[in-house]
Amino acid sequence: MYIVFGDKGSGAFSAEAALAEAGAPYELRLVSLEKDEQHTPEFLALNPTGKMPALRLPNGEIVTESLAIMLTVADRYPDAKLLPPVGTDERTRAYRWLSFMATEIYPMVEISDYAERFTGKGDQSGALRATVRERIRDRVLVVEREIKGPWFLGSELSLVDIYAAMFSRWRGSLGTEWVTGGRIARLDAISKSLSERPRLTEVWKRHFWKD
Ligand SMILES: N[C@@H](CCC(=O)N[C@@H](CS)C(=O)NCC(=O)O)C(=O)O
Repeated sequence: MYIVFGDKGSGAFSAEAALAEAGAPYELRLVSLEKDEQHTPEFLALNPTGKMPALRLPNGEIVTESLAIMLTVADRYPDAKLLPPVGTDERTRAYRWLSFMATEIYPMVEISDYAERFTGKGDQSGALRATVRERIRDRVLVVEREIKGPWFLGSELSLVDIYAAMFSRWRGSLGTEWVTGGRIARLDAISKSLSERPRLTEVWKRHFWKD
């Protein structure tokens, strides 16, 4: 049994969705962001950076970093084809865009969610949050424009769709008007398709019940 540690509506979605799509046995252990439970000694023992998601493998090994978690699931369930075959251009594109989202989008979410960590005393946090939201929107638009359709890479679903859909649903960092306003129509279509997949419907509802 795999165990995902994280909150609803957090990066735990990407871990859960990869496991669910692979048909892996897992359970979700809730860690509340609102209650700051990512900073409890119990969670810090799993991930000293205080970030979710964390995944416990059936053998007890802990994996953190959302991208590492998804790649681990893809490796362990090759029949689920969560990535295109090794050595293909599609695989290379998957690496490129997964890396882009993990390094160019996800770190900015912390700045948006916890701007005061970066501004310190004084009240620059509102201005910083507004600036970083624009950068996040710019980069989500870059992803939007790269979608081949119907899925990101073309005819087959991959981890790129799971990851991209997650960032496109986060009202806190992207803004409600972007999540619901039809400005990222191709990402919206991918989200809809994911939410309708039998293996993912419950996961989707748990994390994005408003959509
Ligand atoms: N690089 C990490 C980032 C994870 C991350 O920022 N998670 C957020 C929730 S979506 C978090 O745990 N935030 C709590 C905090 O920063 O205190 C990953 O890819 O897993």
